[in-house]
Amino acid sequence: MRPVRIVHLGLGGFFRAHQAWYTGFDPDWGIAAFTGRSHELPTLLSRQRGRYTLVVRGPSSDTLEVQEAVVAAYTGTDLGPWNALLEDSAVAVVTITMTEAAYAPGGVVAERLVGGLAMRRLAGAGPLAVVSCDNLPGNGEVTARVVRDLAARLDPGLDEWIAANVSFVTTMVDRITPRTTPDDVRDVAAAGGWDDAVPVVTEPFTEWVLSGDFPAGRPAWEKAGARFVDDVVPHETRKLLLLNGGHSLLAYAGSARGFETVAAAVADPVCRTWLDEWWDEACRHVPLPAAELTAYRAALLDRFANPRIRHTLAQIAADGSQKLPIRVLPVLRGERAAGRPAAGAVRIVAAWINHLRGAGAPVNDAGAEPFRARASSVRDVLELLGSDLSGDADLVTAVEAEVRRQSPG
Ligand code: CS2
Repeated sequence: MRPVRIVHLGLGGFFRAHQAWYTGFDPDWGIAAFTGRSHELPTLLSRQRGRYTLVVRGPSSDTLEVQEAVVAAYTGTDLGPWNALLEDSAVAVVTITMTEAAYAPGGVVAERLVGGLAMRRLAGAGPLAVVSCDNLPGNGEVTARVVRDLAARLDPGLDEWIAANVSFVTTMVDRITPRTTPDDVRDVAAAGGWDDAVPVVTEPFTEWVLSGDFPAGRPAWEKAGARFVDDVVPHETRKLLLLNGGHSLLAYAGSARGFETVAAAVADPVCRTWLDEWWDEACRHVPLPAAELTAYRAALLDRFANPRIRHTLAQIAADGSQKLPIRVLPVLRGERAAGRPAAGAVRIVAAWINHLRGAGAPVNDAGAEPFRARASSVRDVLELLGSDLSGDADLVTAVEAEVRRQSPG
């Protein structure tokens, strides 16, 4: 069995299709993975000794790969094993996929890491790298900030130790991984010949770009195609604005037009035109050569259109209050600062406001309440997103007009 040298927080489908898959290429590295809270997945995965099937679903066929990098699975609230692993000097890397909302000051990412790092310091277990794999710009810097702020409040000595011993790596992660359905479980059992209770279905495309130090070593993730660069920013901007921003457009505007999946929405000529308009606008804010962006857009269209990947708009619509500020507002602000109307970004914000008012996919967002309570006023919603936005009278008028244009009936 692989030795545990990575501890992961956020055991779910995406982690198992992405970081665990990359780690699979280096047999010297095993992962102990913790969920946020759920008991079910660790129980089922432990019964299979961490093994599960990764279904790589292309446009015309599937490849089934049994994954072996995860060697232990725990519930996130199980602090005993969490602390014991962080006290172990063999553990060199902590990876995280907890979604955007978990990085709030004092949130679960800060709390778990500060707790675990305090134990590691006391145990004298030495330095390590923390690798955030969530869709946040500068995710390494964000993690460092929330961890160090909390540590400094609790124990300035711990904060100093973290500054000297913990490297916060910034990454761009990408692999479209819809939630596994009961049909997927049945199909895998039929095709794979063993009763895998927790398979993961993902697309063939995958990308991982990282920047930062690994003071206690790392797996040879480059064997699977990961890239180590000096500056992640152009890559993360490309991915967050074009892929994730495009997703959010389809999730709100596409579900309001009656579509259920990304593939169905992108086949609709209206949604497709809106997507192109968003991409034209967003590309002005991605610091990469035009040819690279054109190629990325073409590849994205193929990925979105993959009819065998059932990626629901409802899944993507979740947590809009956390996602829009990252995926859409930078373009909105950049366009307005340049004196342009920002029609593509306005369309997404308007579609989200209609979603808050009940159109399309259901609202599933712990942070939505203040927005929902004031959703009847476009100006109020913009005010909550930023007073620079509600103070822009032309923008308020444009969003109001677009909300009306997209409203059903
Ligand atoms: C999606 C992402 O649910 C969402 O918000 O936009 O999960 C997306 O599928 C991944 O970032 C793709 O790498």
